[in-house]
Amino acid sequence: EKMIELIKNRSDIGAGTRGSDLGIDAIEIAAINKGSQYFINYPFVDVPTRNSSIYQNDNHPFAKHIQQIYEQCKQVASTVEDSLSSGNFPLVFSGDHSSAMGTISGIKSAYPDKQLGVIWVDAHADIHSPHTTPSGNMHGMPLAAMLNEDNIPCKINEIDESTQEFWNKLKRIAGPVGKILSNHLIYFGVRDTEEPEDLVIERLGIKNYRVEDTRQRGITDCVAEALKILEACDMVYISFDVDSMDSELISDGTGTPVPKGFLPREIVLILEEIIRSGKVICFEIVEVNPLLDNKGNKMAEVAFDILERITPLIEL
Ligand code: LYS
Repeated sequence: EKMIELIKNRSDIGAGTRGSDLGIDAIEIAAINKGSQYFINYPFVDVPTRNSSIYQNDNHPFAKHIQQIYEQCKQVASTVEDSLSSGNFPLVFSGDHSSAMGTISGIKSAYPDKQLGVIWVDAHADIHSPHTTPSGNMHGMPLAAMLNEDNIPCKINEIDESTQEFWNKLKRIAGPVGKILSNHLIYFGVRDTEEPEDLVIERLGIKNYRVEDTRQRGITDCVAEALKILEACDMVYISFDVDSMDSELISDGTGTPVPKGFLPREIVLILEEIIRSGKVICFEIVEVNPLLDNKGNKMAEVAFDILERITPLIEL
């Protein structure tokens, strides 16, 4: 039996639009409005943020706020590591998805000798490096850092020394570079990528279960295959970006909304089947942005409903 510990990481500086820091409290408000005791039932940790750094000049156009994001991820890593070392299940609530560099680094530093499998549920591949990013927003880069994959063949940006230095530091938070292997990374729902991402995904042979695939083959079949691919992994981390869901049918309360995504019940099924493997040691939910939600607090409400559904399985 695992004891859930909530980690609230209200950092939003890796996104192009502010406001995902408010996503965590929006989810909590959704819980309160539903009469749920969820957020008082579990112990929690607040991770201090560097969000005030948006007032400072930043000279890293191809990796915006990289220094503060590095410091933030270091702190997330040590929080996650502490949680795992105390025998807890870290349930991480983050603002923007650059946080995953901290979470993954923390897991690896708690279990340096174990292979980590990653299930990335997202509309985006988040596998740009500063050399290929079209936006400079670091929430589009966490997987490149964790894979130690700069994708130099697809380079389009000329990055400076300071960017390179912090990028290298990000890759080796709390341990050596190459936190995960490309054959231990599996996407669900990726459908909005740029060419350098398509090329690196193809070169590394990273598996993506598209929304259509899961509907044609069935979720159970796809997840079973994914778990087979991750057979050699002793532990699995699920990173759930809410933009994996259909922005038109569900909600656009997220920084980079994309239509034609999953429905909430499909997300629940995917997550449940993965958690049933018994290998999941950490779950993260990111990118709820209530300021962008045209349906009130819909995205946070949906996110909380999903969380409520999967939590009993985590606790088994
Ligand atoms: N690929 C785009 C970029 O790098 C979007 C990333 C969205 C991440 N949540 O800017």
